[in-house]
Amino acid sequence: MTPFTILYCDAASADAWLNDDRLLALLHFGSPTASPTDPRICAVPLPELGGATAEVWLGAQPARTGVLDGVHYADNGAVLFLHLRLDESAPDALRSLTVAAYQRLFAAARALGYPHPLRIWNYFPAINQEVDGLERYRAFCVGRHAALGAEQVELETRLPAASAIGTCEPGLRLYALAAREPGWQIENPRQVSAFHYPVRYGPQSPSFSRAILKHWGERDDHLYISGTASVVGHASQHLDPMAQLDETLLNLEALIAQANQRTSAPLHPALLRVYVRPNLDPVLARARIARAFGSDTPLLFLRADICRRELLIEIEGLATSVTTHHRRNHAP
Ligand code: 3EB
Repeated sequence: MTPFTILYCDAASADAWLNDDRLLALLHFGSPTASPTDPRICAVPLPELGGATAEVWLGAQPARTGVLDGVHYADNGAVLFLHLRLDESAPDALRSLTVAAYQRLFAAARALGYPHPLRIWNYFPAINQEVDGLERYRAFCVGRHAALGAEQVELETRLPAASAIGTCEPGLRLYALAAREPGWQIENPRQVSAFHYPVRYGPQSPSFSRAILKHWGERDDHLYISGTASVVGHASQHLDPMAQLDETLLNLEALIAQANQRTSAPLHPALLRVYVRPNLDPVLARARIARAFGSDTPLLFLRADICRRELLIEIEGLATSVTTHHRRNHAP
């Protein structure tokens, strides 16, 4: 059985979910309000661009919630949602702060009985800013690699899927999905694995997998798709935002096809989150994505900074093999 499902909703219905004891996570986008005390609520401070404003993780069973060493969590026996926010004392301390954040996240996940983070989201401000000659995203990558190594994560075969996104709000924010057993790491045949990027992209290559496939039961697979952009091989492609989007869609299709080699039923995108820089028109992008994956695919658009300066769009999401979905064939 699928231990949880994910859906998008508007702000009004989002709060109604708080009355449901199966709720694992309520991700609030937009400008952050008062610090939420309910451990299931996690603020993601990125402006949303119309449509859904919240994401709901709904479990199959009632959830237990709590806070452990500053890590907020909810779990239901099969999956754990956890998040934390750390203040940055100084802009040049991001590397060591990242190490500290990962240590606390992993320690909490282990203590709660879910030692395998499947998917980690990373948010922090000024992601493209250089401090002491090193871009902050690259400093983050150094810290993350050190932390994952210290946790003895198999650095090429057991890497969590991830996104690393620039916000306009202070603080390093991490949230994650963890499980009792690991998933399968999936790499993209069109792309060099991020952990093998050459040194020109930073002193330490980014430690993430392109996706994690989790087999929750017979014909019940989840593919947690990392942030995917217009990168072929290891190089960014295209200056035009719509050309970047088309390349990104090809990457997503290739990644899902790769994962399908390990599933008994084909995967389809269940929902997609689209991060765009200001110069990209979400209306045009929406139409293009609908053409690729069907107009019934839920989309959530957020204004954000992407971790390479030249990248204008990045798409992440969940693909599922739920066979009750009847989908028409989409024209290419
Ligand atoms: C890329 O393909 C685009 O460092 O966690 C995408 C997803 C990207 C996750 C990360 C970076 C990360 O390299 C950037």
